[in-house]
Amino acid sequence: MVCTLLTVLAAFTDAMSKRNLAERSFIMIKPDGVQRGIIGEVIKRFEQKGFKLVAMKFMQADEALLKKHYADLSEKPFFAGLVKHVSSGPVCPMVWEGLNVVKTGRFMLGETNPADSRPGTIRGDFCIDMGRNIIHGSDSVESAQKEISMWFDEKELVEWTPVQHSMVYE
Ligand code: IDP
Ligand code: MG
Repeated sequence: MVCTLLTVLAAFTDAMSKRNLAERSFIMIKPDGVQRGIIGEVIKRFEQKGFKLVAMKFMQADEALLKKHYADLSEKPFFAGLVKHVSSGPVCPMVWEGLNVVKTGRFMLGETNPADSRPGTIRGDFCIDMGRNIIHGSDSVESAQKEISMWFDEKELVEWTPVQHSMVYE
């Protein structure tokens, strides 16, 4: 009872201070990350940070979906190679939720070029080449919303409250 009251109070305080604990990011392990066995490591890092998993699947994406996903980059010289690579094998798309998950998720991933990514980041720890940087993460809340709706149906996004919620957020 006290716990429920505290949770309600915390949600109210967050709403008043405009903290969005329900922000979502689209994170996807690309075929190179899948082949190299890094799915578990990525999930571990997002879980141990305190973020909440909302959706996850394992699938092979077709070129049409990837052309839409990477539409902003369609004029880039590496676009064809990027679409070909990411459609070449299974990917693991996920939705993670939490306060500032888009920005923090990008920090956790590291820079686009693994050579500029610090040790401790996913790209800094696990890869070398730009075209094999193993993971995608939304770059803004707006693109996260677009990407989530491209990859998941509304009914695939699971509503749940982790028991640890009040130990992650004050
Ligand atoms: P991001 O994944 O860090 O958001 P974007 O600029 O959105 O980076 O590019 C999407 C993906 O395209 C990158 O993750 C990377 O795999 C690939 N890419 C970006 N720039 C280059 C490049 O100059 N050469 C080869 N591949 C690139
Ligand atoms: Mg990007």
